[in-house]
Amino acid sequence: MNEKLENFKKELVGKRIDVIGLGISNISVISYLLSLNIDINIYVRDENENSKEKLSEEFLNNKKLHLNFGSTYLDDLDKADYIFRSPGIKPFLPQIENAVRNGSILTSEIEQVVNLAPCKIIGITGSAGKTTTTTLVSEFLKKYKHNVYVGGNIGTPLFDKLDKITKDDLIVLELSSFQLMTMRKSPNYALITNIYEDHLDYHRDFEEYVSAKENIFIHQKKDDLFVINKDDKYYDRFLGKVKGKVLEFSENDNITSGAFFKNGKIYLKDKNNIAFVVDVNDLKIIGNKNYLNICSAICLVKDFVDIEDIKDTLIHFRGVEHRLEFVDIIDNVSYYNDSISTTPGKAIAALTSFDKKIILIAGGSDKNLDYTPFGKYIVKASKYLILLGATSKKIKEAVLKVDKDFKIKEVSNLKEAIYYSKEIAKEGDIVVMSPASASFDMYKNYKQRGKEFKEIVLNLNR
Ligand code: UMA
Repeated sequence: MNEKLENFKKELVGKRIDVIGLGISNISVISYLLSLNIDINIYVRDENENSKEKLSEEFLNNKKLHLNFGSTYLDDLDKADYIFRSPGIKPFLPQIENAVRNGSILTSEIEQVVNLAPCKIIGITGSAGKTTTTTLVSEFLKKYKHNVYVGGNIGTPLFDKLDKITKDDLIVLELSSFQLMTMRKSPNYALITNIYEDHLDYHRDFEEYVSAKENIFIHQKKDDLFVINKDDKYYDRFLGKVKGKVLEFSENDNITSGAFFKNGKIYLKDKNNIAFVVDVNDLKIIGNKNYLNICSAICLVKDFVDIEDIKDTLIHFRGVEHRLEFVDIIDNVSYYNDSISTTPGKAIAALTSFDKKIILIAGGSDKNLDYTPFGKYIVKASKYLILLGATSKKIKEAVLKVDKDFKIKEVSNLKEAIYYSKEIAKEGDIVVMSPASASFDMYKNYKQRGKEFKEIVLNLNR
């Protein structure tokens, strides 16, 4: 029996539970609490977001649910005993801060999963590479004998599965800064892939973003593990705060223990013992950033999975859709879909993945990010830039500041961009769509943008 969970259920009886935001994480909370026959107040900013459609008939007719919409939707919060916040809702909104001052407990679906799950938890965060690494870790663990639950920012809430999870299972969570910001417990195994500037439209400043990321290891105990990027500029800062054991990963062999990538090969290192794991030429995924993701994922699972199983998984791993995903070779030109790159940091990771200059398609909607450093990388790693969307102007300015003669073409949509790339590409060239921007000016989300990119590319020859 999961004693913590049973106590939590008892604790909730008779309490006022407010849930803010009706996205996938809170729907998981609501369905679980309803099964316990608990009353829930739901607060959502805007009725027009079809929130009601997300609730099944069974929920809508349930007398235990009280729905509230409209501009004053948060004004009543300070009466709550527990507030479940959706990740997209900023915890520093005045009404939330006021409720916490008045004694409400601010929590979330993900925090309660970490609090209440009876098994070991692996948590993965970072500015880039989170989803690839989470996917890879879960692939590795398929060779492990027990049940593995994968959730968090990757898109699967686990709250409503808490009754099923046993102490012999494992949970792998992708965690965003939005989720980590208010978390008071860290996973047993934690990783920060890297830190780049991101989400400045949400966080009040960059320091708040970095501190949120630190929550993934800051509450760990001495037997827990933190996997740290030796090459990241926050290495010293993070290492100074570590409470548990440490494994490092790097593009160099100067680590104490962990995994590293050098001269096209990935190795495991335990002080003076070095074991060869895999040659990157045998992998289906490409790019130094991916090889580093592999190193970090190996560090997280090496207590559970044999090296032979790790090798076997790596050789068959095809990567994650929309993340530097190989699409096709057409007329001897390779096309890659990196639609997930919604920030300059993520696009820089893609740009530095190839060993020759690429043709880059970039631009999209504006999240108020600084494109100055991106300009330098574009000039260094690409030979032609095709721009579309609201951030075109900022990206163009950043590039022209570094090289006033750099070849840039501005187009009005993705189809034009791809057709233009086909026109200018020579045999052996690589075309990469890595927008460095969100997609919302033209698409529902990055997935829709990536699917359209692939469709157009795959039809180029017809
Ligand atoms: N809402 C308000 N007030 C606000 C903002 C939102 O009422 O000020 C309401 C909306 O009307 C809607 C709900 O909140 O009803 C949506 O909230 P949400 O998007 O925070 O919640 P979920 O649908 O539960 O999705 C969240 C993550 N979303 C965000 O962080 C914005 C998902 O990550 C995650 O997959 C999911 O939980 C499961 O854990 C998405 C994301 O974009 C993919 N993450 C960012 C990223 O990866 O860059 C961090």
